Amino acid sequence: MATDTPKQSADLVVVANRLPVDRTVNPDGSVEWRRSPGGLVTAIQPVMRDNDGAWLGWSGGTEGETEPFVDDGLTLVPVPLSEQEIAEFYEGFSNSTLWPLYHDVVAKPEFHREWFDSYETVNQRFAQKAAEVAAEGAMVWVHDYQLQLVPAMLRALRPDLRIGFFLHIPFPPTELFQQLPWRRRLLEGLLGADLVGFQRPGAAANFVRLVRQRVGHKTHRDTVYLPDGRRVEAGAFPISIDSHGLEELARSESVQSRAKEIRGQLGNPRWLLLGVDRLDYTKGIYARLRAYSELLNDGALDVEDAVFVQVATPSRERVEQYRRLRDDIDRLVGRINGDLGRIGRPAISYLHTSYPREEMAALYQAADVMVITPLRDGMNLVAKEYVACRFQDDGALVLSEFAGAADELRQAYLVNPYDINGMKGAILEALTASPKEKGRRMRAMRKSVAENDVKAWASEYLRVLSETEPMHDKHVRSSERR
Ligand code: ADQ
Repeated sequence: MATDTPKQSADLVVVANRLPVDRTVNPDGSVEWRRSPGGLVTAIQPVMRDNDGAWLGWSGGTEGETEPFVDDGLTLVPVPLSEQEIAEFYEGFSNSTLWPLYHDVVAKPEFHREWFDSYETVNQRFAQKAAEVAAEGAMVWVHDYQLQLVPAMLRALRPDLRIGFFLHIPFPPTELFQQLPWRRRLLEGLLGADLVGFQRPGAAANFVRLVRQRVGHKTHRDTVYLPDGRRVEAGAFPISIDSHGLEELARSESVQSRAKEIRGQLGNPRWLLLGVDRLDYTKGIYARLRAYSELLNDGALDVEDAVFVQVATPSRERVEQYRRLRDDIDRLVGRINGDLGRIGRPAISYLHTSYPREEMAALYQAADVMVITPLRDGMNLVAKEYVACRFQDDGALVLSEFAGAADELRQAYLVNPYDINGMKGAILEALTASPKEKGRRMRAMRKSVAENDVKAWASEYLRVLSETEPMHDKHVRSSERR
């Protein structure tokens, strides 16, 4: 039975920028933690339960030091951030330096020394907290670009731990990474891990090449040999979704009838196209909607029988580039609908709403074609979610070659998101393909998504991590450390 007492020392520690809960303060002043269901927690929860797990992360607020607590059987350890750290570590270095740089400089990265200082301070705080909660010889799994210095900082504090790191976003080609004034610090930070995981094999190769060129360590294939005899493994572990859970939801009576209702509310169009993204400049929303509007303008499609539903959840709204993007897309949608829509027949049905899983499944069920065209994306879970929901082996996926998901979903209609004519052609091809052709493609993609679900991802990563060579001084006892 789960206890309500937070674990004092955990055998598996997940360290991520955010906790899997949001802190909300009720009108009466009481504090409540609401689960924000993400794929990561779904994947890791069973292993966390089996392994005395703890999850460390920021709550999303500025409430200062908060004691660890238990939520739904998970020990959660909040790491505080100040208002200034949110601006410099999170919105600054993480989201205005690393995010654009790691996504092919789709937007211009900003370099500010004080942002990096804040990044270092916050990473040290995460490492310190992790060192406090991890049991002797525990496994610590550090996640994503906000925490790349944590592995080395943690190893310095706790050489007995087995440390894994997983990057959810792309790792850039060497030419771009070299721009970073702190490039060597970040590489050395990651080298504190025993296993550095990426979404795609090319990212692991970029990392190993950079380590050889910039830090001067010996490497062979995906292994880095450190001067102290330690080895660091790099590898690709493409993340996935709870495919079975989602398919079950999609099959449910309520989702089926909601999907019909959605189509009805849209005037029962012959064709429903769907885009679902965080409102982010990496997702290629602007060019996609332009391509669609040109299809209407050219007469290839007509608003009487086609509608594009674009769900775009606003994110990082305090960052200037995100505010500008939102304005640009708002304006574009307004113009397209103004020019091409008719009464009761908008060309684009544009929504900023965040939906529960059931509604997402109904949207995926309702859509004839899902259009996902990021300029660069680590994986893109929406692509896999759409496929998982198409249990009748129908529907079609138009997918950017530059999404990690394109490695596995080869039977999608793959497009270069910079090529507007190419996207127009692929959308038309996907819409008009025969049911037999659609079925052939969807069956193959569904097989891949069903076989490689998020549980398989987490257990494969943890298996490889647990098989990495133990540190030569792994047997340092905690008594000697103190
Ligand atoms: P993201 O950039 O956030 O993730 P993505 O992988 O598509 O992108 O995940 C988005 C998730 O949010 C999906 O599960 C989707 O269902 C959900 N979502 C989107 N809009 C929603 C809405 N309006 N309402 C409710 N849910 C919504 C980062 C990387 C990706 C990588 C993931 C996981 O950028 O490349 O795939 O992490 O590693």
